[in-house]
Amino acid sequence: ARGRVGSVTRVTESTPLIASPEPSVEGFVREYLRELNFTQGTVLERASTNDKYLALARTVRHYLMASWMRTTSEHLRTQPKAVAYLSAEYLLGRQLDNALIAADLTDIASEALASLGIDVAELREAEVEPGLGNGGLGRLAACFIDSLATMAIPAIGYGIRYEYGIFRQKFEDGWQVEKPDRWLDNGSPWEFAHPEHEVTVSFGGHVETVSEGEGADAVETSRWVPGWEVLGVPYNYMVPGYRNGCVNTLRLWSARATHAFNLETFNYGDYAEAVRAQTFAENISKVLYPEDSTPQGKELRLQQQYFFVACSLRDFIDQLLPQGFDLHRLPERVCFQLNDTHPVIAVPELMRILVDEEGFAWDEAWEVTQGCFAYTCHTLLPEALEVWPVDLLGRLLPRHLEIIYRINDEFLEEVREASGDDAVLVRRMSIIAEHPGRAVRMAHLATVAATKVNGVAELHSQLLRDKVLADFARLWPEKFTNVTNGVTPRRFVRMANPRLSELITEAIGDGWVTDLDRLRELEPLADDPEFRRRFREVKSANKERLADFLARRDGIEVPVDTMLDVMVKRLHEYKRQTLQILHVITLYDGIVSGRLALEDVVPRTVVFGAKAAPGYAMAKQIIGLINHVAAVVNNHPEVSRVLRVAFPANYNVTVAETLIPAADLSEQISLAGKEASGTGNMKFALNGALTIGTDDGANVEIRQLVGDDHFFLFGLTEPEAAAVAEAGYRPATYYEENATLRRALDLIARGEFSGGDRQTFEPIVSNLLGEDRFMVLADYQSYLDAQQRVEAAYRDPDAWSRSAVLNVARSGFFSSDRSMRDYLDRIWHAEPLES
Ligand code: B1N
Repeated sequence: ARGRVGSVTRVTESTPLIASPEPSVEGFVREYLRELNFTQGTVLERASTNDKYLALARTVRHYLMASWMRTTSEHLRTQPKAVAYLSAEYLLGRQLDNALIAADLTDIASEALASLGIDVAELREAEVEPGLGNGGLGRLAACFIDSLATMAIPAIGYGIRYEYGIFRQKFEDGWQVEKPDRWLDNGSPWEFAHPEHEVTVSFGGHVETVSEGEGADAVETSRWVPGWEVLGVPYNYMVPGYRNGCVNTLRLWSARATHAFNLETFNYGDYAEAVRAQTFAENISKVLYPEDSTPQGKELRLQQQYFFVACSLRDFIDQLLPQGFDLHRLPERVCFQLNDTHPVIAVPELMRILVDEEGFAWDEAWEVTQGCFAYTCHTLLPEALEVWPVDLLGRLLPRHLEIIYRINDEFLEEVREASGDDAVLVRRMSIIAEHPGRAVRMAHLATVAATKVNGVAELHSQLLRDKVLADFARLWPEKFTNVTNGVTPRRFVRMANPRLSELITEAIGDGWVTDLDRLRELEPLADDPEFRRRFREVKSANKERLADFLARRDGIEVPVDTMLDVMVKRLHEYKRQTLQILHVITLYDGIVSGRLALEDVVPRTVVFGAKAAPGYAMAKQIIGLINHVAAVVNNHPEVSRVLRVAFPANYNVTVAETLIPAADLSEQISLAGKEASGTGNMKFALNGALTIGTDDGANVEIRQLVGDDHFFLFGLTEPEAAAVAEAGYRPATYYEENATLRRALDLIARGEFSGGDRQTFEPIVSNLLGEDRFMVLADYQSYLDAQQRVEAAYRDPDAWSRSAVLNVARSGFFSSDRSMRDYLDRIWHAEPLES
């Protein structure tokens, strides 16, 4: 049955398991005190907030543990086809609340702890979220594993246990400063280390060719003689399904120095050298690269990539398959889903295992490999496509490079045959780029190896077929498919927006949590004035909650009776935070110059949240500009009566959970054809914000579903933007011809927001006037007009809340459960464990 979640088989006699405690308040108190006293080793009177939090987290674990063990043993026993999601990032967010909700323990835990004089809300705040991802791509992986568990699909997530996650952002004088994210410092109650299952990963060295057989029968085989090794230690995390008895596993790898490595050096008496070697090895899982939509061509990053996929393949083959399993049948048992190109080195790794270790013939191995991998592409920006210089790859993984060359040789032979020796085409499609230097194009390797290649929204998949991977789509049209992204309704509605959840459940029952299409049943209620009034009450209460949160966290004052206009996402030029700040400046200029009367402005609070990659100078400039504009606007006696700008530092999943439910207006304003999908856009719509947006990524589908009347569309379309670029874009024309735009840019240039200094933001101004790669100026007027329509609409609370309710009712499609069904139907062909 569509839209219904699966559940897991009962315990069998062959798997003796301890039952989890029955849920009750008294029982919970007992389990909690046991954890506090016996594991945490402290008494209630002396326990710190962190002690109490750790004890609570471990107590909640008890209630999920039996399900976890049962799910694991059922996988091992029934050997179903599994999904192995390979992702360098998982942006998990806090675990406690999600686990409580999944186990249906929220009320019991609150009551139990209240009886001990403890406020659960305070303990929730003590959890430092595991920020093991940058943005949408990492958060998507977290949503996907949540949905897989809720649908009882046999699945395992593989990734890296970074010791430092995404940096903590601070502002100094409005400029971004990065601080290390020491998320493990206070203990990590959600992970289970299994050093006994460590895996050895090799690097470097050289390849030897050995001849086997005699004379004409002699075959040359390659043997990799590695130069150094590290160990991968798995850490398991529970991934609880929503109240269905399924708990899947996320397995993250941590790098350790090999025992021999240490001992040998140590025996020579060089203690310092032994420690240095250890540090070197352990650097591999030390930090998450804080890049988003641009690859870092660093050797350490390639080490990370190979490290985690080598561990994961070994683990899957050795731990999850029965001993002696015939690897020819591997595609029946697993699909390795490649989350962008970061894990693509898994392709030559599997070839190496099959050919060098298992003695497969090349063709046999290639058939198996092609059956096991699928590739998701997440970008359209050419500069975001990963390439590894051949000399670097050859130094780190010489045998893998050799394998890649052979894959390429055979692939290009196929291209030659199909194209009648089209040399230009062959050069374009080659896995090896020749210019500027020889390098491996990871997206080409992935596309050649994968059973399926998918984009992450309709428009994106279309552009992949038509532009980025057009040559490949012509050769293998049936390889290409789309799966539009989704978000988990458990975290982003049920957990983040309890008030809206209650209102919905009261109206249509609670089935929507695992069958989000049922939100459709709310549609008639959009016309019910009482329902709309209650919806508005929910919004106001969420704004109060946000105001409280930001007052405590950042000392930011947010007026609760204004339109809350929110743009939260990574800072990138293509996302065009600049366009929104230009709108703010235009409002400011209007009021200050007297062209705009205060009464004519709909009071609004503009909220930004964004981290810039530490090396991305222009992005950091834009952060500086937003903060400086905020200071001027917020301190202006007149302007601040109708306009505020808030930019809380360190936007993360936790901030999103309080911010999104409070939002009225969602800013999704990338240049059309640049944002692959976006997933924040979906979270806002599901929480009843209206979108102002371009025809880009999943915005297209949101608008189609919610309807043009409930979406503020503006800007060039992708074909229009492409045509403008083709014809030669001249941003200065817009500056010359649009007086409003000219005044806004002149204010920045004259130092209005930089204490009169003209140098501070000069790079932004000259970039916009000179190059403006993402056509901010071309879309400025259209954006302003759309903002006018937003104001007009907001002046009518009834009409606005009607649109908002319709946004909720019509966004059920954006559940990540639906994304998972699409992957299952189009790519994985795996089935839920049956009950
Ligand atoms: O992936 C998200 C999409 O919703 C976004 O539109 C897209 O921008 C995002 C290199 C990336 N694409 N590429 C990355 C992340 C880290 C990195 O090192 C690239 N992130 C996206 C989910 O599909």
